[in-house]
Amino acid sequence: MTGRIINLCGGVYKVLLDNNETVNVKARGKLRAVKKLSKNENSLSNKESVMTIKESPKVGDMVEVENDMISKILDRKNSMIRPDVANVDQILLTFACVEPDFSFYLLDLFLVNILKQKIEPVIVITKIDKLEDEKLEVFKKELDYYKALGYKVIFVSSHNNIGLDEVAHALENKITILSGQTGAGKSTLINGLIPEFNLQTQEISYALGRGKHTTREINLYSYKNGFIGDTPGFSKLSLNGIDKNELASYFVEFKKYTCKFKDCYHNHIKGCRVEEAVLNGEILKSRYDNYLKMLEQIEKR
Ligand SMILES: Nc1nc2c(ncn2[C@@H]2O[C@H](COP(=O)(O)OP(=O)(O)OP(=O)(O)O)[C@@H](O)[C@H]2O)c(=O)[nH]1
Ligand SMILES: [Mg+2]
Ligand SMILES: [Zn+2]
Repeated sequence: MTGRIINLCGGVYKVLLDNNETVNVKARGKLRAVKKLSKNENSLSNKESVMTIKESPKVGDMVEVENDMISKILDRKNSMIRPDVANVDQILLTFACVEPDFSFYLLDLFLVNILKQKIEPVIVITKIDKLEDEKLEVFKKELDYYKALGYKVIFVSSHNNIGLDEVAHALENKITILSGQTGAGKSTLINGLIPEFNLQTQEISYALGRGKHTTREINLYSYKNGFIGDTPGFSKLSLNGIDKNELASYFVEFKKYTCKFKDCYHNHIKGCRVEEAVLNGEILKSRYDNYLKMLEQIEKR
């Protein structure tokens, strides 16, 4: 029987089987998840050598269950590390417009991490009921830049039921993971979408003050012919695994400007086309500043 892992807690996997039953099972040791073919360059026969990587099952995996044990991981579409989920179609990057404070740096940092993992991001801004109309209009204008880059941006208030339909629509037929700062309102948003749920949520002053996450594990819930995943929010996010040479490629608008310098890092080089585009207002200044800040952090590493 096959099914999908919807939760992992203390080595026990919760699997939603194809017959809609849910079982709690363990995995049979480490399993073979990925088969990689690599050309053996030293070999005269030019035969492909087969390399197998053993991996543990993770939330999102389709697995085979035999005698109350997971016996096989079916082929993965993709596999994320932060958060640790397989077969993800899209990530809802969830940020509050206030409490915790909105940060363009954090948004760009999340985007870099998501794009690195080749997953589609959707930007969701929560708690808009907390901003006065005028401030909200200014804030929406600022985020128009990201819309122009091709990202979907949705403004929601779970408390006042604003934007939930738009989120619901974006979730149809997909496996979607909510990710973002702790206290942004991810669990509250899921409670708003699925009213019969009652996921634990917490005042952020309390949550942030103690550096604790209210949500502690990843859970997938069946929703609109797909799944929605709640995850513990981040309090920190790093640039680990991001190389200096690839950073600019995640700032998608930079690609439009072909620099006359080969291997340009666009870091204040006289005549750099990217910097020119910043100066004449084509590239958002905060995007460029955030890029430089990240570049500096990677160089310091
Ligand atoms: N005013 C307002 N408050 C909200 C809204 N959404 C969430 N909150 C509040 O924000 C706080 C944090 O919400 P949670 O849903 O626990 O946040 P979370 O993103 O799941 O946090 P972690 O599980 O720690 O990652 C709670 O006090 C919520 O009531 C909203 O739309 N408007
Ligand atoms: Mg939560
Ligand atoms: Zn340049």
